[in-house]
Amino acid sequence: MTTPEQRRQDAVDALAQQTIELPSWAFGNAGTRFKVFPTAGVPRDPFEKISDAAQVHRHTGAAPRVSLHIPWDLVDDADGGMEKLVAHAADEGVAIGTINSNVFQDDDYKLGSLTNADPAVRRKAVQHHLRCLDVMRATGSKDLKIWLPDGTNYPGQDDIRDRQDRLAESLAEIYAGLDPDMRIVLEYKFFEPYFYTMDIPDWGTSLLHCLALGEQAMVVLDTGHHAPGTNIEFIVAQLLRAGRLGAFDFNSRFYGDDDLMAGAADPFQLFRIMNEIVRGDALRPDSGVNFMLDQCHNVEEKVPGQIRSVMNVQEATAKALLVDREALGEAQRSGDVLAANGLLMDAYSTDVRPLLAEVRESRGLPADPYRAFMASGYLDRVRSERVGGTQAGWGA
Ligand code: AOS
Ligand code: ZN
Ligand code: ZN
Repeated sequence: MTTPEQRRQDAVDALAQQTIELPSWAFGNAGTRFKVFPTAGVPRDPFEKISDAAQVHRHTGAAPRVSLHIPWDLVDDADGGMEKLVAHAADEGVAIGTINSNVFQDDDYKLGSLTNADPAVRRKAVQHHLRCLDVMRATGSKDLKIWLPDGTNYPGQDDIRDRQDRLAESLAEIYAGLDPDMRIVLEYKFFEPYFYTMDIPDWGTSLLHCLALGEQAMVVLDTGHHAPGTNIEFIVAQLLRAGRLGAFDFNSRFYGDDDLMAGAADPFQLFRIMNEIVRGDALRPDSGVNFMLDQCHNVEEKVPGQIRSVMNVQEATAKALLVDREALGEAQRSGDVLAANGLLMDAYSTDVRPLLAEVRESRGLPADPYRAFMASGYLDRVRSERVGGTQAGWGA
């Protein structure tokens, strides 16, 4: 029998090792299709985005990697631009993580990128991904994240099956370009920017393509990319069983792909997801699951918005770690429905903030990273320093 004290100690150890990857695009101005509200002090280039991300790591100790989006974050400098970005990240105490390929801001891709009926457009999209692999070689990144905007708006607009065949072919070409230690992580989304079909709408489609590609292809689960009511933790459990959960894009949503702060809309769902992660022993740093944020901060400040999200993921994780799994297993096997549910809810109802404060302080970090950052003067400094130039928008 594990004692509550042992569970607490195991939780402390696991929390001290947990890392969350930040998206570079969360630090730029974002908005809706109606309006982007500019925020003073927002980065003007990828270097400043990384400096802001490093603030999140400095205060939480839990966010040592930054995902880049290509071409938004491409530093085109004949004299080793991306290497300079890598060096800048290292100076700031962080590293470049996943590379995201962008095939949604080019007129050629109106009717699809990797699925386009025109072989020349498909070639261009494949080439972009191969270029992303070169970027990865320069940055030391191991994961190429593919989220495709491809889809159709009207029944009959294009042949659903032909699009799948073209997708499989294009993905195979990209996969063939991977180094042995690289992975493709393939994201799905059920709607938007197209509304009749998406070419990778769900985890089943992503998984089928990954299985066809090989062991270096894994599914990415963005928590905002499901129909309302979908049981996301079930998908987590299933992908872990199959050994194909490569990464999360954490965010929260009330309606669509809202990209709000993780744990803000439905902290209980985040707990249920992390409960499956702990149950599947996938929290270990070497489990192959990369915990990333994919968010936009439209009305709130961006750096503290990221800090709050990291803290919310940590809280959900801490609660999941505190579940008395032996007692839960017994209750489940003996068919004691209410005891089993009660055991899960006991963990969810625990106030884990003191535990997390203790974990942080034992590592020389502030007990409350949000308050420490707000008191640091960083926002005032960048507001006065970052004048002139063009602020990074949702994108470049
Ligand atoms: C789009 O909805 C996806 O969530 C992608 O992960 C996308 O690349 C990201 O949101 C940045 O635009
Ligand atoms: Zn995403
Ligand atoms: Zn999304």
